[in-house]
Amino acid sequence: MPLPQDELTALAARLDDAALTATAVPQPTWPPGADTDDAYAVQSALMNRQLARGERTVGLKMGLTSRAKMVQVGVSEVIWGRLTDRMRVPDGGAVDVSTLIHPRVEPEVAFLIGRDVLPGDDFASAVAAVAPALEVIDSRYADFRFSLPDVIADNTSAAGFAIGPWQPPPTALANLGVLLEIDGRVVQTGSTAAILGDPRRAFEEAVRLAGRQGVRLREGWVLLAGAATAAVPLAPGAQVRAVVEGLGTASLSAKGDDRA
Ligand code: OOG
Ligand code: MG
Repeated sequence: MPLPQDELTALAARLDDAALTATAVPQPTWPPGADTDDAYAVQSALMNRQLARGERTVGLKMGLTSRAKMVQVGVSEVIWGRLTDRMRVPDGGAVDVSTLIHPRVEPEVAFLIGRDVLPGDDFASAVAAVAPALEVIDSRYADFRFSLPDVIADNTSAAGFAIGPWQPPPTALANLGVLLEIDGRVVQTGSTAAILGDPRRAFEEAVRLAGRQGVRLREGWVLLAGAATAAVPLAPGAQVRAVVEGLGTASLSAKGDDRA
């Protein structure tokens, strides 16, 4: 049975306020029978509130596409969320962590969508460019703890992203080394092979899973493939860099008071 409209909008409002006030909220109690379609309906209502404030959708993100991420958060399903222009951090720019609850950062691979994507379109025809990237996630739930529907409703913890230099898609993407550095020290290592065996599969999953909710990738959008490694806490003052073998680097810094 679908979630009643008033419960759906109330949960979206609670998550929106949590983000706006940088205050964590408890995990919701879902009615019996609620499923991921209900959770995506909440995510959509949450996004509508952000769009009503003037934000623009600039892409999608995949989440939990690697074992390392699934193990870290205890949820074992691939999920997707929405990116808006407010979340964009220029490469090398600063994120104000005083506006966030308990931010974490993770290395990503980004795809630039070259045309409106139809069901069945493949990676080669749809993806115009590839870049190294960083994602800042900030669960709106206390202690960064959530179930599958919780994290979907919370727009998959999306909070910020920085994208390094775009380049034409390389012929091999499936086994590139990935490093996450903080203040010049390597804090996570992995491989793009950890992303569903090949990050191109993240594109296919985005088409399939977002398509199921009636959302299609558009020309000019960004798609984050999902982190290859676990995320690490993002503290004020940190200088963060993602290095993806053959693709280069993306970087950001964290400024502001630590509210975590
Ligand atoms: C959920 C978001 C997951 C990824 O890259 O796997 C994600 C979370 O970890 O809070 O962005
Ligand atoms: Mg991510």
